[in-house]
Amino acid sequence: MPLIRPAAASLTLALALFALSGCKQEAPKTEAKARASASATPSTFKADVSGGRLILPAVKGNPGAAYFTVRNETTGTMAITAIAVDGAGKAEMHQTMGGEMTPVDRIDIAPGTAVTFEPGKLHVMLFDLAADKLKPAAAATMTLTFANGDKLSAPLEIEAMGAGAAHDMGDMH
Ligand SMILES: [Cu+2]
Repeated sequence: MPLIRPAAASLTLALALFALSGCKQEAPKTEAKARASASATPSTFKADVSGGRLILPAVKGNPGAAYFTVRNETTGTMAITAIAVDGAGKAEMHQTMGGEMTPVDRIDIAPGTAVTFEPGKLHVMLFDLAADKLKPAAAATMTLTFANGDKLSAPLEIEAMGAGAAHDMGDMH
């Protein structure tokens, strides 16, 4: 029995291929930034964020920092893969070691344990801060994105860094 290929099917395939290649060339660079959305947190998600604070830089235009503790209350390992803070153009996870900061892509949290972002160690560095939006004694919303796509929002208490202090993670307190 001869294999019959209807012309319509071939045409559809050709169109699909054309559409794909066209898509590749014209794909816009959509850097969909994770926007804070507390409602995205499903009820089965069990992580707890505590002690959140945002330290403003002493010098306007310099980066700030965020510190907090995340506890994994599930029975599986969870991993933080991205962090966003309202009022900050960019947030990066950094690890300070021997006075040098290295960006960190992912932080794994074993079940039943907590990871703390703290001065001089693991921290979140905040760039392009909106000075009119982030004021001492107010709160900013931070959203953590996990490897499985879950998101979790938590407040950061905003603090001013002591005037004249250098931007030294190890000295903040
Ligand atoms: Cu840093």
